[in-house]
Amino acid sequence: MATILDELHWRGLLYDSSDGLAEVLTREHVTLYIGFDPSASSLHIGHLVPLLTLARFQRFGHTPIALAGGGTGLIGDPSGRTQERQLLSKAQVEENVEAIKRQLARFIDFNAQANPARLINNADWLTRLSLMDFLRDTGKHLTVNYMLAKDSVRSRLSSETGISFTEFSYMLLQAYDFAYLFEHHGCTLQAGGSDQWGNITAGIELIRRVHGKKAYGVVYPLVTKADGTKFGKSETGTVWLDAQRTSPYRFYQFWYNTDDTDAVRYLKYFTSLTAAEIQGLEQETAAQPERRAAQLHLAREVTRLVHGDAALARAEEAARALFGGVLSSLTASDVQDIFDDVPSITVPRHDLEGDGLALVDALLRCGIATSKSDARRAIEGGGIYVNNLQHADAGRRLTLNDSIDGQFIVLRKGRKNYHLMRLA
Ligand code: 383
Repeated sequence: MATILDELHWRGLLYDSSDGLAEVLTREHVTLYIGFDPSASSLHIGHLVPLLTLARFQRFGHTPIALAGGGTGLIGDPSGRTQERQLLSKAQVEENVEAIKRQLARFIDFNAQANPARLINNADWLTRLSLMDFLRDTGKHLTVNYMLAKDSVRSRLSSETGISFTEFSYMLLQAYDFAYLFEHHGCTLQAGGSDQWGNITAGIELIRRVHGKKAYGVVYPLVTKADGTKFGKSETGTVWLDAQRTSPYRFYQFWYNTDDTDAVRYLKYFTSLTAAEIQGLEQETAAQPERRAAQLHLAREVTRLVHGDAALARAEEAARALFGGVLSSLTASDVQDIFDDVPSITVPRHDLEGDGLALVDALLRCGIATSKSDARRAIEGGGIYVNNLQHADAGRRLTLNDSIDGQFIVLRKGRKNYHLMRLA
């Protein structure tokens, strides 16, 4: 029977793993963990592969532990960073932990009969650790020579800013976690991105030294883009999992805009579609790239996974709005989001009170028309839309009744020349 490693392999998610892991996984169910530091008040899409990794292992019968780094987050992992991090305040770390714990919990199943997931915070043990005990029982087992050889440290030794003793110690804390989970939860496997390999192997080494037992690691490749730019950023910055920080509509758009060259790979990484389904989409996309079948499924699957069915339906409706779909069911914040980058003007609300503002004048004000007669011609020619509804009456006046939530009116000329009127 196929193991979880076969699944990770065909998905392109197997970068490196400890010798002997494949054999262990065909023989038994294990407990594994992945750590997430509370560096912000939300996880972002760079965390989706590890979240899905936990879920995938669980589906194969293994027991996943999601670890929130309430302790390690006080220090900051130097892995993959060229510069020392700013310390977060303790209060901030605690706040972030609460926020990311809620997000972590959504991806794993706590009620599974045989292998219920666990959610643990390493502040529970790291903040209680005595310095003397730590140096005697943990620090003594790993030489500085060993630690200096790790990429995360080596790359900083030659840099101008160097690395503080604090960040240098980070790998020992993560190693301590692994040994702690090994001892208290029977956890024998740690997973992560390839940036975590050094920290994971430090834990394996510590477990070998302290317990004389073998533990394992498995890492996936860091997600790349074919064009060489960094994955996970949109023009407006990081793509967060928190709907307050990145709306489901923006989230959906981010995935929908994936390049053809990346889309199939991302379907393997970020969805649970089967190999056959993905192959079908690959063929469809190769034959008719303009239909964006791969991107459409990617956007749907990932948006549903992170935000649920209802939010997906709204995001799809919002996506249709830009192509002339109805706006009546949208809220002001949807409109703001969807028409964020179209030209806009601000109009005093009282201009729309009483018998309102002539549509002709509105078109002039926002620059859709160059003169009143031009405006009239455009209206009578059927090319003008108010909130995506055609208005062919040149005597039409706009009132507050036309506004969406009393805040916006969307004007359109032709197929996609949008202007936003903001009422102030
Ligand atoms: C803390 C304590 C542990 C084990 C791991 C940690 C966190 C780890 C780390 N991870 C990254 C993070 O928190 O910094 N030291 O943002 C990212 N992970 C996962 C994955 C990844 C890594 O949360 O590669 C991307 O998401 O491992 O960069 O005992």
